[in-house]
Amino acid sequence: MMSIRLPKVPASEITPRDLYLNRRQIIGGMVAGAATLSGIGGAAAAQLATQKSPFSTSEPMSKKKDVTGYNNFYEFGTDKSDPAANAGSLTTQPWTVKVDGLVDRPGSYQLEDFIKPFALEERIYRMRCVEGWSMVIPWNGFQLSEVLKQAQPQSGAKFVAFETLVRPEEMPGQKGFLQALDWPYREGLRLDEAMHPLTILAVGIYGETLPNQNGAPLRLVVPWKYGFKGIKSIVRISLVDKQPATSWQMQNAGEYGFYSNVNPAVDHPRWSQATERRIGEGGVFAKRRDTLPFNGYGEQVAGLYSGMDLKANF
Ligand SMILES: Nc1nc2c(c(=O)[nH]1)N[C@H]1C(S)=C(S)[C@@H](COP(=O)(O)O)O[C@H]1N2
Ligand SMILES: [Mo]
Repeated sequence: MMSIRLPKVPASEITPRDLYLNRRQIIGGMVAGAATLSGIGGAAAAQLATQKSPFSTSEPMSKKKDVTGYNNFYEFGTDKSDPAANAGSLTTQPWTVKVDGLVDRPGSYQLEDFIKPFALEERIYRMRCVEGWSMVIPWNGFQLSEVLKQAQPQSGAKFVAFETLVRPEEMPGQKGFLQALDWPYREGLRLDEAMHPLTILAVGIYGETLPNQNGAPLRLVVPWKYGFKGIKSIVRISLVDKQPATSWQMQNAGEYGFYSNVNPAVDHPRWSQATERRIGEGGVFAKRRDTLPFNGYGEQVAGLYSGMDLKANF
């Protein structure tokens, strides 16, 4: 239970890069109708060839129907069933991702070109929503650190800011008078959090391209933080010198902080964060699980926060 064995060096450095890519081509070639790279951004799910990772948990995965049917994606409505019902309308091809701000190599990329340099890995992560539920999700993606290294952050870059698409024609939650959030959906990480090997950009789940409701075609995954840090359908990644504004903090700074590390010792002002309900486990009578500090990833990430008061920096 809860075991995660990490190598001393990131998985991507264990295997020589050329071998990695070569293997990927071989695997890609074996998958029936493989669309490995070209299929990303398309409407229909395409198979992804990905390497397993020692960063994955051995806990049982959640059911695909829960992962793709019980979602938060306020651009498509605030009910858990809204994203699955409404996100099909989102056009994810073509898709442009901009990398800008304090970097030596800024750029604006078509998604296919953006992801091409990176070998996909499967990362099975425990995910914990601030609302008190959790799932275990097999993501397919690559480390955000690889993207940042290519962009070459300047010495003044201290944070990474992310933005989701704004397209009210296709996002019903962005239309009308009563808006749940101020768009674009925004998130941010400190640069060292963004560079951590557990932090990934995902393009798939369960070995297939992301369904729209899960944040197609590109979303962030930070397993030791509450789910809302995992910004979906990203169009912009900016390196900045100051802590960026984030959507939930903008909406209610007393309830949602910048760090948002999973922490059973710091309650949300309106509910306890000590326990969680694992979606798919035995209905209303299922015993709630204890929530773990940093969502169980403390051994890997606690060092990022040494000396910090995590009650003040929630
Ligand atoms: N753009 C955008 N990203 C978002 C959200 C959102 O409303 N809009 N919701 C967040 C919240 S609260 C959670 S719990 C996760 C849910 O991801 P999942 O539906 O893929 O499990 O997405 C996060 N990313
Ligand atoms: Mo969430």
